[in-house]
Amino acid sequence: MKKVLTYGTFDMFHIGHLNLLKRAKALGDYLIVGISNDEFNEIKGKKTVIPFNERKEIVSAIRYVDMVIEEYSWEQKIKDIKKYNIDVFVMGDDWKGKFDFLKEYCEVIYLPRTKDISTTLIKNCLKG
Ligand code: C2G
Repeated sequence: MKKVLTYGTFDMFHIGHLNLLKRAKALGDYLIVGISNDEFNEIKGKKTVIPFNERKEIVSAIRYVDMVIEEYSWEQKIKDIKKYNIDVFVMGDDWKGKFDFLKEYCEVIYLPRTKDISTTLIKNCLKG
């Protein structure tokens, strides 16, 4: 079984997130998604609208997702890759190059971001 791993905040879940998860799953048979908890988003400097438990529940309901784990630090990726026997690590290409150090442990793939959609864009639209 080919196992795929990705991480994200997935705040205000949108088509860009869905496209990423759909393509990530297509790279293997089993997709694990690490959801950034609220404390880690503070560290990332990301202000979220939707709390961790709801973001976790939403992503868990996506048909492409087989398991959801908590993301609490930058350092947990290698441990997670070993713990879950990951074959492929996937991120959107806004992270291109940032996780190449994981190539020692598994395949690393950066997928093109979906254009014209982001949580920031949605927030700005809501502000009017
Ligand atoms: N994404 C995308 N297209 C968009 C928006 C997001 O492909 N229009 C992808 C991102 O590249 C990322 C995933 O969807 O791979 C989740 O995006 P975010 O929730 O913004 O994740 P981020 O805050 O970048 O967290 O340790 C890694 C971090 O936790 C990544």
